[in-house]
Order: sequence, then C-alpha cells, then structure tokens
Amino acid sequence: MEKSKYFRIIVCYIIILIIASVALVLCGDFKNDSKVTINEDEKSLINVGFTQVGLESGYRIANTASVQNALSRENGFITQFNNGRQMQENQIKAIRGYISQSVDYIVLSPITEDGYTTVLKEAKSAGIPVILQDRKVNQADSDLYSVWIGSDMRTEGEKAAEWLETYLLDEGRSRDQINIVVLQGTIGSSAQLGRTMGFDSVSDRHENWKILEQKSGDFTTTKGEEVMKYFINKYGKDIDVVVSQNDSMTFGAIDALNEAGYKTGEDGDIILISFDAVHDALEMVSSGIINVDVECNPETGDLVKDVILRMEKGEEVSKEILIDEMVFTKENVDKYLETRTY
Ligand code: GYE
Repeated sequence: MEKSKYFRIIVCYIIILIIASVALVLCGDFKNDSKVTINEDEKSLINVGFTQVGLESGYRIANTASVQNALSRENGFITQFNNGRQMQENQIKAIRGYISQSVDYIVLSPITEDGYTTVLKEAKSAGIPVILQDRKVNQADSDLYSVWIGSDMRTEGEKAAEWLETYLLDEGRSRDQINIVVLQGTIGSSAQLGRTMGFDSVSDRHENWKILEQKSGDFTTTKGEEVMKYFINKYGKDIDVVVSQNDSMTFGAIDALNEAGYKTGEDGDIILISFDAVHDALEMVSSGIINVDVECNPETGDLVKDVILRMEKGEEVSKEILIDEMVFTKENVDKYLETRTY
C-alpha cells in the first residue's frame, strides 16, 4: 500500500478523534451542571435537586439565578443544578439521579406539559416532594407535585391582545383588516399554550383580525429570526402585527424585519408585541422599536424557598402561587429601566 494511502488513513483517524473529543466536551453534562458532595457538617442543610429548561433566553438566565440565589447554603440549602438544554430526556435523567441520591426536594421547570408522568410517579414513590416553578405539567398530573409557582401565561396572552384592541382604537384602526403573524414558543410548553390561548380568546372577538399563521421559534433568537424570514417571504407587506412569545425571538425577528426593510414599533410599518420584558427589550420599548412588552417575571426563587421552608415545618401550602407582573409601554417603561436587574 503506497505511503499516501497510509497518510490518508492516519489523517482520517486524527479527524475522527478530534470530532469525538469535541463532541464529548460539548455533550458532557458537566458544562452547566453542578454536582455537590455533602460533607458531614452539611447534613442539616436541605438537599434540593433543581432541573431547569435550558439557557435559551434572558428570562431563563434570570430565573435560574433567582432560584439558585434563594436556595443557597447561606439560606440553609445545598442545591444541585441541571441544565436541561431544552431536551426533556435530560431533565428526566436528572430527576432520576436526584431520586437515587434521595434529595429532600426536586424543583422542576418542565420544558413541555406532557412527558413527565412516569418520572413524577417515581419521585412520589420515593417520597420526594416535587415543586414546579415557571412552567407546568399536565393538569392530570396535579397529584404528582406539591406546588406550582409561576406566571398566569393565559392572562399574559389576553393582556397582549387587549393592549392591541386599545392601540387600534386610539389609532382609528379598530375596523381595519388587521393581519397578524405569531412567533410561538416551544410547542407544548405552558408558556406557548397559555399565551396562544389567551391571545386567541381575545382575537376571536374581532372578525377583522386575521391570524395569518402561528409558527414556533422555540423561544430562541436564531429560530425567531428564521421564522420571521419565513413570514416575510410568505406574507411580506400584508403583515400588520407581529406577536412574539418571548423577547429572545423578538430580537431575531427585528433583525429579519430590518434586513428586509421593515420598521417596527411606534413609527413603523409593523406593530410589534413581545413577552418577558427583559432589560434589553425594555430599552427597545423605550426607544419605540417594540410597541408593548408583557412581563413574565422570572424572580420565583424566594417563593420557592419560602414554600420549602414551610413544608419543612409541616405547614399547609397553596397548590398554585402566582407571581405579579406588569405590561410595559413607552408611557410607563422608563421609570423601571434603571432598577431592572435582568
Ligand atoms: O417566556 C421564555 C423562556 O417558561 C415563561 O420560557 C417561560 C418562557 C419565557 O424560554 O423566555
């Protein structure tokens, strides 16, 4: 076999080795996950296993920080963190790990409402209370968790549509044909389901409102830009309103719209409605690029902590605990911008 063939084989092996090691580093769970070792003097701490949706948005980053800061060692907790990377199987694997370690509590933000029944039954059989925060699981599984803490996503959707009703009335456009496209979040997540149901329930009251299409951008900027480009190619100048179910997708949508020559917001061709109300988006509300941003408050950490401490004392806790939220427009946003921590 001539030398060049040997050389080609060796190069192939080296390339395979490099790809394999890169894959191992990227897929390894260690990147964002924490494993804690419990020393003898830490046995009195409350041991919590926390599995999070992922790192897909500003909301998510703030929500993770809120829970981790609340469930800190200073506050009497020892908390393991799992980044679900927006894949349910990662969360299920993490929960089974927590069960095998006999943690005291499991905190879960479920990526979608379906798919957790079996693992929640396993946690229940192991006698480990599960606390949901942010998103929900199916109502049918309500006996498999102790408490849900989060936002009323359906009301968020209604607030967005009710703002549009008022805006169109003020603009003298309440009888115009209004064409709407919707960038939805992760399909099957309670955020996507709730916001869609809420917005649609108000939209159905207006025969002159036409939802041209709803398509998932999976709550990420990249996918949001991709879906907005699809909408622009398909509907172009017919689009009057873009509803984007989180700020991350909104940022991608703005890039796509600007690239195609469309202006959004106060003096634009397109009315832009967003959700979450993270700092960077509120700056765009202030500058008139986003018309309205319906808040989804990520700061659930202290509520989770208080629930656990009360459960530790054997106190009754409500099955659902809602967090307060606002609607931001150019008229009210500036006084909140300075103090916004996320
Ligand atoms: O709107 C989005 C995140 O579940 C309410 O998930 C949360 C949503 C939030 O990806 O930014």
